Amino acid sequence: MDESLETVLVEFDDDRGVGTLTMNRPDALNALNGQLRDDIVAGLEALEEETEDREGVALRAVVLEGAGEKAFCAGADIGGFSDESAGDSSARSHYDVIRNFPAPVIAKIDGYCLGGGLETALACDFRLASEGSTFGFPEVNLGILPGAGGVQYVSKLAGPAVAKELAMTGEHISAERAGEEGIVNHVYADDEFDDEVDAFVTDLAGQAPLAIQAIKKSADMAVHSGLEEGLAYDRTLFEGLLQTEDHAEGAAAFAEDREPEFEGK
Ligand code: DAK
Repeated sequence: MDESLETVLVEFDDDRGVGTLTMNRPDALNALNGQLRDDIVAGLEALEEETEDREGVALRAVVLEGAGEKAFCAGADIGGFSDESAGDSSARSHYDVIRNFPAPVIAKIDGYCLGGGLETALACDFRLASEGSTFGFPEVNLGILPGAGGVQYVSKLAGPAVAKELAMTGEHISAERAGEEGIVNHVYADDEFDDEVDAFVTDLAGQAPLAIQAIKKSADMAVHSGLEEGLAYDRTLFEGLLQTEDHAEGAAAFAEDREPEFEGK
């Protein structure tokens, strides 16, 4: 599958079960206008549809990246800024669709990752960055705060002092600092970036997909629940996974000393 929406390129690698969405407004540093936000949602829906009639789980992971040399995403499009908060309030935001997407979504960050672009990355399950990338919340320069939960998410990942520093100063920080603060998972040398991300995603896509989906739910639950509630939720997920063919396959592969072949069943 190779599908082009107006502002997002969509690809599906059937062999690995990996979808790729490329935000494609490089002349505006992939700034989020209404079309791009809608196209991210449409792209994710297209990837899900692509695998709908397959046996098991065909879509194992999604990579979200930015086109061009300079940016993952420079935030909300300042030209059409007011439409970020206006628009159809019943429509699902791309932030929520990414968060609730069943397969893990990996933000592949190469360049500027600012404002709503950083919030988009924070909605993803993983953030992998090239060492030349920079991160920041410039909203304060526009007299606002990050509008899609950026201060909340960075406070949880890195603590409130780091969130305040980013959001109150509007200064950019390096990928190295973002890695130290736990805002990104891994920082890779620029010349190894594509290969390292590819290896990470291939490994992830090879894991038992129903377990991966359950782990995504469990980790997200941990962020907003108390421990008792979270442990009870995990027990329910665990009981479900015990009944899957993937679990039987994993145990059989271990006993037979071979690599498992997971199908998401
Ligand atoms: N919007 C529109 N165009 C942008 C842009 C943006 N955010 N960022 C860059 N561009 C455009 C520039 O205008 C320029 O276009 P041309 O002049 O070539 O036509 C082109 O991209 C290249 O940019 P520069 O020439 O400025 O490139 P530099 O390398 O010199 O600088 C920069 C790169 C990223 C440091 C700089 O462009 C910059 O500071 N950009 C603005 C960053 C920013 O302030 N972003 C918006 C933050 S506010 C909400 C949820 C979320 C949000 C709001 C509400 N709700 C749920 C309600 C989010 C808000 C934000 O993100």
